[in-house]
Amino acid sequence: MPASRIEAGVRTFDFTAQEFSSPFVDGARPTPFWSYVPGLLPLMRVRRGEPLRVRLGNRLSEHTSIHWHGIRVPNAMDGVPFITQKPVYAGETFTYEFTPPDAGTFFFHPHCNEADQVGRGLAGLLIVTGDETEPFDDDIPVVVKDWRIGDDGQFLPLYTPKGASRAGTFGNIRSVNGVSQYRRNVPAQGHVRVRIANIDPTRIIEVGVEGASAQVIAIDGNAVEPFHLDSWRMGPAMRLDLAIATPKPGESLRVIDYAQAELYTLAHLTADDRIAPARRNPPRLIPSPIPEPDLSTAIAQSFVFGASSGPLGEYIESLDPNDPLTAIILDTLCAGPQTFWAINRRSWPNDGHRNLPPPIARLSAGKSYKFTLQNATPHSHPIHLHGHTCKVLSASKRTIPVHYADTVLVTPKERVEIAFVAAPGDWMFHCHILEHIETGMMGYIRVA
Ligand SMILES: [Cu+2]
Repeated sequence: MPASRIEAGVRTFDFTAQEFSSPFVDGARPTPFWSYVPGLLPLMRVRRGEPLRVRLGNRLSEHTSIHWHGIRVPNAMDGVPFITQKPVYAGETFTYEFTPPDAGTFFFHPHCNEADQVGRGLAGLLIVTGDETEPFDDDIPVVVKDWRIGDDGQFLPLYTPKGASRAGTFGNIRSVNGVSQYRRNVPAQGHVRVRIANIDPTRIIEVGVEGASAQVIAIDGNAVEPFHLDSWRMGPAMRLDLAIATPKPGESLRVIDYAQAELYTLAHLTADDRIAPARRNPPRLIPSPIPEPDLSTAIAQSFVFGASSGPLGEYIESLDPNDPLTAIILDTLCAGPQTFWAINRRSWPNDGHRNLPPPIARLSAGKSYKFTLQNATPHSHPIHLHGHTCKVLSASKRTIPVHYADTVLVTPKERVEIAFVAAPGDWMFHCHILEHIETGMMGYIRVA
């Protein structure tokens, strides 16, 4: 937890993006991690409605920024270099100031050279408190992130053409809260709040719980009518809050990722001899004041997430991702700076922001919109709209409850409908697989 102080009524943090050198596990060679504070993946805990200030210094050798993912900030605080602010160049500082309007589980990360900067560790969890009618018996962050580290302790390439043109480049070391096996003791026979944040650049997880009963209580920080967790798929940048009923003293439960054939334990929680106060149900969460879109007047727009236009993009789109030959073809084809992806046939240019493209849509502030997100590729894409919390209405290939979210997974060939009330500003709209951002699957909407 980074240190903070109150300055004239404002909760103030000092962050400096810089390199730290430490072994990822005991006995390993040191790895040159990047972080905002000493230690991996800081966790900020702030209060809803309390003014917040974060001074970001930059001791890296490249420009950076902080994007407050899922927080409905004023546009100028959204942390997107060249769009909402000047880049924070090496040696410079920038001060972010806003008051979080919603409580819940959020996170923060740079919005430039993302596969590299986040891959090296530049990210953190942001918990905004104030949504609980009474406290849970424990509050447990589960921050999921892989690492790509070689035997020499150095980072392996965080961008690969093969990954960028397909589902992304996966890490070789998995972790939760920066450790490879996350274990924790919890009070027995109570209700704990588990905040799962998938901040990996690439990996899609499928979360379930074994050894206890779990309810979903919030999605992307937004309270939902609690429902039993069977399993829930989470792409990069998605969050899920669970209320888990803990077992008797000495018994354990596990939070599991079922996405791969080989199950991975995200968290191993053991009930100790602290007995939680008797309570039939977990505490209720207070919903956030998200503007409710008017579906009877919502203006409809469609977005197709596909391969970049041109013969190469179409050819790549036609390749079978499960065919071993595909990898060889992609490695051969993709040697230089690449653009693989597009939204509505337009790719975000990979030219160092020399030519900012026009917005992909122009909206009117205060009006309701219904976006149809169509995935024309054989890969899943977690689609994120900045500055808004959207009502997710339907998904054509899955049954999901209507809920609010800032990032929505669109599985291959799927169509997802979202609705929201437009807030003023230029807001990025992109896939959150970080190599897909860097190879074209990004645009922005202009709300005036
Ligand atoms: Cu994507």
